[in-house]
Amino acid sequence: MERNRKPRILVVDDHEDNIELLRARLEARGYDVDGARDGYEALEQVDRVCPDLILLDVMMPKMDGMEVVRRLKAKTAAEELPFIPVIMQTALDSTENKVEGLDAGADDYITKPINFAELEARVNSLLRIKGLQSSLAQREKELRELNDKLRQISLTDGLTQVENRRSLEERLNEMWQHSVRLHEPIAVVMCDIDKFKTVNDQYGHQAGDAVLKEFAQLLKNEAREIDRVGRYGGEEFLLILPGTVLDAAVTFAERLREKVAMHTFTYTDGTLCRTMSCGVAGSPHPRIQNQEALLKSSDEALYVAKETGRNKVVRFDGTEFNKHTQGKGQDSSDAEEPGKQSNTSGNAINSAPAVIPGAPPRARATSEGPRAAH
Ligand code: GH3
Ligand code: MG
Ligand code: MG
Repeated sequence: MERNRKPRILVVDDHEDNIELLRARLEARGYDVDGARDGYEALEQVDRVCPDLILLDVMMPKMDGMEVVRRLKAKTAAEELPFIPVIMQTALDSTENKVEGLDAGADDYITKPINFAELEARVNSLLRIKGLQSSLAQREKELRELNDKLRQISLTDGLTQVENRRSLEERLNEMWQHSVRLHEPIAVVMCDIDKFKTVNDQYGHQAGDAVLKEFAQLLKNEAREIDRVGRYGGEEFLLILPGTVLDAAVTFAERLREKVAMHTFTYTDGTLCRTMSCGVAGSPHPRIQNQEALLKSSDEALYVAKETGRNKVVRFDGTEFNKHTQGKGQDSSDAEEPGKQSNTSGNAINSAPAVIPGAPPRARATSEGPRAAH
């Protein structure tokens, strides 16, 4: 109920005289009064003016008061209407009648002939409750909005305004489940800006921040609506591409890489250029059975991209990936892993070790922590 506005009361009675009598009394007490002659008209009025309180006659033709109150309260329960207190006016001073009215959802009752002092007291008391209820509902709404905002903040990277690692992991989990259920492909691209540390070192941390922001937007602009783009940590970004096979993901990553290489980044004192490296992995793949393996595989491919010169896209289990990882020498424990075939056939699918021997886990990750959530 808004402050500084007269409370609005709907009087429902099949006798015009009764409506007019109540109207005169209530208007004299400072209420705005509308009238309705039957149940249908009452429901129509409620939809139109949404009164603060309803004085409802029980016995009416077409639709009686019990049915009206049932319908009203059902709408309130379905959140189609706010709480509107209903006072039943009944000619019969029988307990049965009162019980039926209250059971149907009425909030109070008053017997005819109406004692106006009593009516006024009951109206005031219910309007007080309505006022309390409204401010509670308002506070609940504000709390819900605040909660939504907080959740949004908790899933967003503060600097770049793209999704953060927590959000990416939640989304990947959902998308992975979805792809398994529907037997659809899914791919991920792990991107890392090359030699980013030198941006900070040469141009300052603020320039580094500006590049990160612009880089994130660049990725976002290139991605489809259904893709997810987020900052996985430091200067490392992850793209999740649902419904995308590995080949298509590699082509997409290559296009992105070219865009970045051709892009001129702007910071306060000037411009600069940077390249990026990408590791791409996709499912279905015999060695990728869950979302962690998908992520790890893209990470391993990214590692190879860095090791083999940067500014390139490497596909997990692709020729370059396998050549590089084999070149490093596969250790025997890896070959003995259950379910893994020997490497001698050169079978691309089974030839690459899941972990690159000799490589420290994510050794090239940022000095601010390889997976620092921002
Ligand atoms: P590589 O090509 O191997 O990826 O080299 P790199 O220099 O990009 O990688 P390295 O891990 O050595 O350095 C990453 C740098 O990213 C170091 C860290 O200070 C910087 N960095 C991480 N987060 C932020 C940030 O939010 N803002 C800025 N300005 N720099 C950041
Ligand atoms: Mg880097
Ligand atoms: Mg890095």
